Amino acid sequence: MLTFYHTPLSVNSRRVWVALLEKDLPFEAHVVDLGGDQFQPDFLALNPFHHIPVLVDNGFTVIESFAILDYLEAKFPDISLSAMTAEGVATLRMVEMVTVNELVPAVNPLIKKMMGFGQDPAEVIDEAKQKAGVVLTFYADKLGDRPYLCGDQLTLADVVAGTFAPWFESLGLPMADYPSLQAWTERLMARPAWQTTQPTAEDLAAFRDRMKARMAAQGQ
Ligand SMILES: N[C@@H](CCC(=O)N[C@@H](CS)C(=O)NCC(=O)O)C(=O)O
Repeated sequence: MLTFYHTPLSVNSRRVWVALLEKDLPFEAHVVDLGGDQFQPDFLALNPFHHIPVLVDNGFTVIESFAILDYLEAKFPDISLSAMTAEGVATLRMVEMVTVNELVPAVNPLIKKMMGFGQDPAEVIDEAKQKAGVVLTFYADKLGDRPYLCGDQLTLADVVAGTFAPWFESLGLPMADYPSLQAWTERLMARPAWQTTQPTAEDLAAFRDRMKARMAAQGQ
C-alpha cells in the first residue's frame, strides 16, 4: 500500500497527488499540517528535511517530489506518464527543470501579491511578470499545436507545469496572450485529477489567514 504525506495547497505535493490519481493508484493520504507537524519526530524520521510530499511504499520511503514521480513511473508503468521518444524525454525534463528553476523563483513576488502577504515595488512586479512571461512563451513553444507538452499523451511535463497553470491568471499573467496555453490549461482542468486536487476558495482563505497570523507572530 502507498502512503502519501502531503498538504493539499502545496504545488510540490499536488504534482504527486495528480500523478497518483492519473495513474489510478490506490493510496492512503495523510495531511501534514505545516504549522508544526512536519517537525514531529515521526515525520522527521520519514523526512529529516521536514518537507512534504513524502511517499512510503511498503516500508520504502521516498522524499523529493521529482524522485517520487520517477519512482511511481518505474514501479507502476501500466498507466504511463513518461515520454517515449528521445525528444519527448528531453522535453519532459526541460519542462520540469524550467518550472522549478525559472518559473518558481520568477513568480514569488506575484504569489506574495496574490496572497496579500505584502506588496513589492512596481518594478519588482514588472520584472517578475517579464520573467514568468519568458517561461510561458517557452511552454507555448513546446506545446505547439499539440494537445500536451510532449505530444498526444499526457506526461509528467503536463503534470509539473500544469499544476501551476490554474494560477497563472490570478498571478497577473493574462492567459489571453497565450491562447494555446489557455486551451491546454482548460484541457487539464477538465480532468478529474485536476478537479479533485484544485484548492477551494475556502482552502485558500484559511491558508492566507494562517500565514498572516504566523507572520504577525514572527513580527514580519
Ligand atoms: N524539493 C522539495 C520541496 C518540498 C517543499 O518545499 N515542501 C514545502 C511545502 S511546498 C514544505 O514541506 N515546507 C515545510 C517546511 O519546510 O518546514 C520537493 O520537490 O519535494
